Formats: sequence, C-alpha cells, structure tokens
Amino acid sequence: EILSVYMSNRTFTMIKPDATSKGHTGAILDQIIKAGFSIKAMKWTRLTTEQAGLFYDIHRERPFFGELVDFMSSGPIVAAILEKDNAVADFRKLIGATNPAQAEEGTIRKQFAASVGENAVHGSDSDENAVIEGDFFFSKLERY
Ligand code: ABT
Ligand code: MG
Repeated sequence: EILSVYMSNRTFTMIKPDATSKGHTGAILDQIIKAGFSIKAMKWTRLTTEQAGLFYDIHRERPFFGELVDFMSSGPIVAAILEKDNAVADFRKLIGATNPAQAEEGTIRKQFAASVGENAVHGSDSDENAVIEGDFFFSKLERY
C-alpha cells in the first residue's frame, strides 16, 4: 500500500559521539549527501544514559550494553532521517560492517570508525526500525 512504499524509502542515522568529537561530522554528512540521500530531518543533540538505553533497548541483556550506553551518551550526536530509494539497505552498505576492521574500503566506518564499540555512525536495520527510530527523535513539526 502507499504508506509502506513511502516508508521503505527512508532510514534513520546517527553520527555517534566518537565521530562528532573528532570533527568528522561535516565529512560524513558530505558523503551521505553525495551518495544520494536527502535529509528530511536533522538535529545536533546529546543523549542522557537513560535515553541511550531506551534507543538500544533491544541490546539491554547483552554484555556490552553498559559500555554502549556510556559511549552513546558521552558527547553530542547528530540524528537524521534520510530519504533515497532502497534507503535502509543502501545506507548500511554506505556505512559498512559494524566492526570497522571488516568494513569495505571506502565505507564511512572504514574511514572514520575505530572499533566495533565506537563505530562512527548508526543506520537502521529495517524499514520498521527506521520509523521507530525516527519517531524517537523527531516530532511531526521537525520533519517533512
Ligand atoms: P548500530 O548502527 O549502532 O545499531 O550498529 P549495527 O547495527 O551495525 O550493529 P549492532 B549489532 O546493532 O550493534 C549495536 C551497537 O552495539 C555495539 N556493539 C555490538 C558492541 O559494542 N559490541 C558488540 O559485540 C556488538 C555486536 C556496536 C553498536 N554501536 N554502537 N555505538
Ligand atoms: Mg543495529
């Protein structure tokens, strides 16, 4: 139906605290735009540990959860909703593997990420999560 076709063209991203603190925000946004994504919403903000925990709630029982939440609340992030055909899959291809050591040459994580725990960018892993994650950060007034 029309709504699901529309949603499948969107994904959600965060530029994580490691990348913002190293001054990579502009370079990463430049690569995202040059790859054909258009920005439908964007904000520079900082998560509390509680907010980071809610965002990554699915990982709450994993051994790395505490570190993940501490890291994601350690500095500013840029949150954005992006639009492009096949957005979720194409964006995950652009950012590369979760572990930057396994990320392909030219991907954003290969260029800017230091480790699996501090991997520069987030990309939604499904159309459904793209909507949930976009709704977590943006009200109707803050997106188009
Ligand atoms: P995200 O885009 O942050 O969701 O990463 P990705 O989907 O590529 O990888 P997943 B499996 O969702 O990891 C979520 C966050 O947990 C961190 N992590 C993951 C670890 O620190 N250690 C691990 O062993 C694994 C599997 C990486 C992700 N990020 N952050 N920040
Ligand atoms: Mg993930």
